[in-house]
Amino acid sequence: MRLSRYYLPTLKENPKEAEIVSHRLMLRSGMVRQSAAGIYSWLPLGFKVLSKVEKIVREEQDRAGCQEMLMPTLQPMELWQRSGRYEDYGPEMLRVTDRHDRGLLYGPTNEEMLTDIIANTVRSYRDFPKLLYHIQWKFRDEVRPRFGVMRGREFLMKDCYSFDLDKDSARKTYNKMFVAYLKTFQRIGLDVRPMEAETGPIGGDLSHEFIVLADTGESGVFWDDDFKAIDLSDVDYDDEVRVAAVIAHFTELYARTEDRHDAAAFEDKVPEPRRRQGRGIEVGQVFYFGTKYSEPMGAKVTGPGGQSVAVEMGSYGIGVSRLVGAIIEASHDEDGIIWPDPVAPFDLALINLRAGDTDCDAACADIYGKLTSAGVDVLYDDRDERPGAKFADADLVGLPWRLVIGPRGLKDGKVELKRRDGSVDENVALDEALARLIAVAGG
Ligand code: 5CA
Repeated sequence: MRLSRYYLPTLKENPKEAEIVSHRLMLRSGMVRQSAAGIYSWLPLGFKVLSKVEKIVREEQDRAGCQEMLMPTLQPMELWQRSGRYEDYGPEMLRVTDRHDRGLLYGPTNEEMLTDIIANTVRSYRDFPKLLYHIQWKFRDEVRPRFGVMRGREFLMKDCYSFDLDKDSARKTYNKMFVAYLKTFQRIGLDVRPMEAETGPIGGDLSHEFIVLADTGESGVFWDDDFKAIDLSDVDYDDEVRVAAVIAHFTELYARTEDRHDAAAFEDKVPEPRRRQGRGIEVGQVFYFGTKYSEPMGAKVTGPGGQSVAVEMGSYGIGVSRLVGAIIEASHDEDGIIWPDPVAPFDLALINLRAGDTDCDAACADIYGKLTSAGVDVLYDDRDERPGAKFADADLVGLPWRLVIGPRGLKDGKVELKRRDGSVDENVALDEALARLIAVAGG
């Protein structure tokens, strides 16, 4: 993409309303614009990142055996009256009335809707287990929407719902989803710690939040610092023994959100030098709540012995739009964003130091063509701007690689190749730079 044609409304000044770094950087780099309090439009650069995060989330759900579907944003009030949550949900629920005076609501989550679908379509125990999910916008009329997309009112969530015949099988499903979450966040390039959590309005008595440690997070957390993440790339979801071992590794040490914190247990289990207390961003949460919805909503099947059983359920959410903010909180410097490669909006910033110079223009056009056809996603800064402005924008937008083409270097056949995270900063022959970029970012 040529920057001269791209819609990238960057801001030079820090927007006053943005209290935290991810919100500032998302506004400044032209990723989002606020449309109303806690409601955002995703501009092309932001939308690209959101789509990449969504794709990784989707791939890992699919690998874990979940099936994607799509439920509507608007839900009938009656469904929630049947589960008993219509009143309980309170002012966070956005309620609307249609022209026939029927009550609708903008869905904050989908337990009721999917339980009802299952109740009306599945009859036999042979149809279980089932794992179904969608990635859809949600609305929660938060009292204090803030921090940009991190606590929005309208936000994109991946929510998955599991249906099992008995507790044992439901627990295995919970474990599998737990590992799918760890793998998802690892693939995105985030360090995430699972923590025991309260279940809140979703219900049940078993739940974990997946927390990115960050001072700007909204959850108070307590943890044992003696923790080392392990590589999960080769975990097979059907290998129950391995899945159980991963769960054991990630849950054996003390790690709890403040609602579940037990000061006595913390002091008892964790030696003083390893005790940590801080803040974190909740990027996902998993719940097991048994028959809380299936019982009142009639999601029952006839078991092998002819008896009627309510199905065992769990639900599993990931804040897809919140993740974009969380990634920036975890990965930036004073000049801008530092995108992890898997979710970067483009692979490379190609900077033409002297747009208008025949040699520079020709060299850049050639490089752009070669890299693009080799599968490298290039944002080519062909604007007639000062080099300083181009570098500042490139740092702000934070693409993993940067290739700088200037008249002096071109004469010696050299270009500057740099990584945004500082791990590479070299003057190399053009061909070598191209070969390296194609090897790491192409295809
Ligand atoms: N039904 C369950 C799981 S499917 C559920 O709704 N869980 S939740 O309430 O924990 O939300 C799932 C995830 O959505 C959270 O972990 C968080 O990452 C994200 N989320 C929740 N509220 C907001 C919000 N106001 N803005 C942005 N993301 C949010």
